[in-house]
Amino acid sequence: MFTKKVFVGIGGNQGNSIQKLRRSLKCISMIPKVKIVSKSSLYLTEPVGFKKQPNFYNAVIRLETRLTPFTLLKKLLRIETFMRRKRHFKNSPRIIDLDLLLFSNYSKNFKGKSMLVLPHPRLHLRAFVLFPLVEISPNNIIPGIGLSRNYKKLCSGQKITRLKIPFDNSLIIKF
Ligand code: PH2
Ligand code: MG
Ligand code: MG
Repeated sequence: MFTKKVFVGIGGNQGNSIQKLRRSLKCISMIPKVKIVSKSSLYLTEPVGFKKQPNFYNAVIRLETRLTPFTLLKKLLRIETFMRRKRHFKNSPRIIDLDLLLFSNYSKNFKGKSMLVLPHPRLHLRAFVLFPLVEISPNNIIPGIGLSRNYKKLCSGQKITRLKIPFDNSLIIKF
């Protein structure tokens, strides 16, 4: 039985990003006790924070899982490492970034080896997260913050383009 609804943000701007995002999707789908229930379109987005870097590709997916937040986070970080992500400095270019955005209606800080804050603290300020999130969950509520879609106008200065290229290419037949 799958219980908790979870949203994960996916991003990257190094290498063939579309291919990397698709590969990460495949890896996430293979985590035991995790089911991907929806995926946003792919978005081309301007960098937020450190600006002098290539544009990003971003997407958001919705999962159902019986894993705990920390266990799921560990699995996501393991996929980043498996895909050879290197950490240089805060907000630096990256091959792949998998962020736990929302986990059910949880609103708390989890302290373990590392810190996990839910909901993701900057989620409502970032067009590259909000737009794909609202696309797949139009009535989504961020615990402690409110309706996700109400925050879209707050980030209207951030450039973001929804792409027509399919995110999940498992149905594309190659000849
Ligand atoms: N991720 C960041 C910082 N800035 N900008 C865009 N457009 N997309 C991202 O995924 C992104 C970012 C930190 O994780
Ligand atoms: Mg991130
Ligand atoms: Mg991250």
